[in-house]
Amino acid sequence: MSGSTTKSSAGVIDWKNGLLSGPNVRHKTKTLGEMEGIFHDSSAFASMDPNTVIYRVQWIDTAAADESGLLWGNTTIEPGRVGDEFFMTYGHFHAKSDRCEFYATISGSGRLVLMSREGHSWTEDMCAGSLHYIHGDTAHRVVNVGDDPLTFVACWPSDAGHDYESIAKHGFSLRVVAGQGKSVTKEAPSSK
Ligand code: M6P
Ligand code: ZN
Repeated sequence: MSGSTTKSSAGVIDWKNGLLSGPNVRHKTKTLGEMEGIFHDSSAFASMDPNTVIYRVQWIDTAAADESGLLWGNTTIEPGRVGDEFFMTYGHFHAKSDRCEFYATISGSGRLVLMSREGHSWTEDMCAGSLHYIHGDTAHRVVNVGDDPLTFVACWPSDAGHDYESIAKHGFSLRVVAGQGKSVTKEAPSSK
């Protein structure tokens, strides 16, 4: 922000890659080993280095986990596959089930996988500039189907919370896998 006389209260975003800087920026890295049981090919999973980084997340901790707060973050998913299944986020419902979220793609190529509580799944294509509104009570996961990192930004209510247990238990009813030179979706078995 050199040359600017305006101070940004929440931090600074680099629109090239979505990365945040500032005093309240938090981050987490998800490795393959932390995603046991999420990819369907367990022998391919076991043959890979558990320290492989699958994705990185940053978010602004507004310390406002009340009904009126908002959080802002970004996620970058590395390109790669476990067997025929592309690298992806763990995925979650919101703990407060009526809370919604925006995802917006900065770069890369992906699929946003959405799933209702009843287990009906569908996808939206993600590419630079695509904007996605995730309704309440809808599980969401992002899959990187390209050869480059996939980066998206997100904005969600600070009291939404993450329900990962439902995903660990039941998974998504749809998987995005590599087909003949392109990505395809296929129905997953009823459990995981
Ligand atoms: C987005 C937001 C975050 C989420 C992250 C990674 O940035 O939805 O809340 O943590 O993606 O997704 P997951 O939590 O499913 O690993
Ligand atoms: Zn969410």
